[in-house]
Order: sequence, then structure tokens, then C-alpha cells
Amino acid sequence: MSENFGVFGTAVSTAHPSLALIKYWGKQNIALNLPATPSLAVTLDCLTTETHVEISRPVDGEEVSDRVFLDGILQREDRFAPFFTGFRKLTDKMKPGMGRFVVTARSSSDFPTAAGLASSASGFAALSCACTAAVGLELPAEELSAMALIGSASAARSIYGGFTRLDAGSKAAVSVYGENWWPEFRIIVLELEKEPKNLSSREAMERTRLNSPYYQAWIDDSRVLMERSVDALGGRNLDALGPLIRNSYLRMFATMFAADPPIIYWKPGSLAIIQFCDRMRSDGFSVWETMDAGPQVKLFCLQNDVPAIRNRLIGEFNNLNIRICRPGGPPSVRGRIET
Ligand code: 2P0
Repeated sequence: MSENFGVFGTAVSTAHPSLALIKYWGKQNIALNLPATPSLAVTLDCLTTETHVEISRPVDGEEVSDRVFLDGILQREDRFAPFFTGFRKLTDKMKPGMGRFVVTARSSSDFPTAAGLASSASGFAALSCACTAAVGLELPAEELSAMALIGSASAARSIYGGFTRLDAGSKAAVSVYGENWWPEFRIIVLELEKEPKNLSSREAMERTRLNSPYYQAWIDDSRVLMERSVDALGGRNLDALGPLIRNSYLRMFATMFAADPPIIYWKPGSLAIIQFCDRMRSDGFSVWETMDAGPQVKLFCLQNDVPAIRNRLIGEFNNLNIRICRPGGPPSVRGRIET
């Protein structure tokens, strides 16, 4: 790798993960990374990924490749190649004189990566914002969302603050309500383990699609859950929304459990939290859990119930990292063109 690159531009972006209330699981089109199910999500203010991007011009004839470092570790090129191909296509169209360039990105998060806390959502959202800013492009949110989706479908949702939806087969997410829509809405993120998962969501989704006998039922049902959830969210009605949230994650896992070989992201601690929530509801609290592709559990509740839920969690569980989140804002970005 040459040291003679001229720096064209740099940018830094921060973005938050997008936590699904109604889950995306399965792809309608693998090449374009289009989701098979609709998803409804909230952006989390309490978890952040920061990504620095440098765009350089290689010297003539030099063979170069884009590089992404996560917490200082160089990532596999093939995971990022479709994203960078999409970014180059866009740059060629919007900045025809730009010529050849290479991207170096350095990213880190204040929460564990690849452990079921949606680090790919915040990661590709921040990467999309930083890459476009570093070449001097200002894109509407929907185009940024389409770019982020090439990297990771959930990242399409992280381009917006507040509540977002990504429809089945859609190339971009849209905003449903901004981050101030439901001021009392809280998300309690419970981190049970830090280790990365041993099966990526991408592989797990594909296995589910190919050999879970419940896959089609999952797809059909998620459309129904989605429309009901949008209505409940519109009415800021957690008692109506909660059971739909629960149906979505449990039906997603039921479909995974039925794959061959089965996919099981749960740990004993995950089930203990699920049962804890059930007891809390019996005691009159509106608290609803969800899980993603990892052992962590996240709870949805209202602000007034947070102290009681937190105290009970601390009383019943050891070694639980508890974060209280609100609906977060869209990514921030700052860019500078050098030449
Ligand atoms: C979601 N998850 O809706 C669902 C629920 C995990 C469970 O989106 O293949 O990293 O990069 O598009 O977005 C995790 O999958 O998958 C995910 P790709 P992604 O949040």
C-alpha cells in the first residue's frame, strides 16, 4: 500500500442502532439486500457508533482497496464490497469528475459489536453519512437510507431518528414519527454477554429462509403485525403495542428454532429476563421484552415505570449491564473537502 495518496476529503459521523419492534428476518432479494418482511423500529439514543472516513486518490496505476477497521481490526473486504460498489455508482453519477478514489474507514461503538445490539445498523448508517460527506455529497435521507440498506437492511432505518419503517421489498426506510413523538417511551437495554455471536444474522436468515417450514407463515404474519403496530404506535398505546412486539420476536425465533439445524441465540439469562417480564406484567406493569440475533434482551416501557423495573432487575440479577434509552435522533455528520 502506497503512502503517497492525496487526501481528497474526510468526515466523521455518529449514528445510533435501530431496534425493531416488528422484526425484519429474511431476504426477498439477496443481491439487492431487500427485506422479505416489513419492520418497524426505534432509534436508540443511548448506544452510538462513530465512524471516521478518509477518501484518498491513489497514484496512477496503483492497485488499491477500500479498508474498514472496526475497533482497529481490519474487516473482511467482501462484507463491505457491495456497499462500496453502490457508493462508487452514486459518486460517478453525482460527481462525474471525481475519478478514482479509495476509502479508509475507522469505526468504533460504545457497545459490543455483532452481539445482537444492532451494531451493523448504526455502523452502516454512520459509514453512509461519512462517505457521502467526505466526497462533498449532500443527499436526502431516503437516498442515504437506500445506500445504507446495501450494507445492512436495518441500517436503512438508522438514517432516521425516532420511529421508522422498512417495508418488505423496499429499497429504503421511511420515517414514521420523529424522536419526540412519544416522550415517555423508554427502552431498557440489558446486556447479558459481550461475546460476538457465532452465526451472523445474514447466515441465520438465509438458513431460516431455505429450510424452516414456518418461513412463509412468518412472512405472512409479519404484514398483519406491522399494520396493527403502526396503529398502536400512532395512538401511543403501549398496552396495544406490547403484545404485538412480543408476537413479532417470538414468532421470528419460532421460525429460527424450526430451521435445520436449528438457530438458537438464546442463553439461560435471556429466558430468565423473559420470565421476569411476565412476572412484572402480572404485577401490573406494562413492560414488553424483545430480542434480536443475540442473547441480549431489551424492554419497552414508559418513563414512570423505569425506577421500579430497574430496582427489581438489580434485585434479581447479577452482572446485568442496564442502559435506559429514549428514542434517539438521526446520525450527525461533519465533513471536510481538502482539495
Ligand atoms: C431487525 N435484525 O429488524 C432484525 C431483527 C435482527 C433481528 O436486522 O443481512 O444486520 O445486514 O441486512 O440488518 C439484523 O440483521 O442484516 C436485523 P443484513 P442485519 O433489526
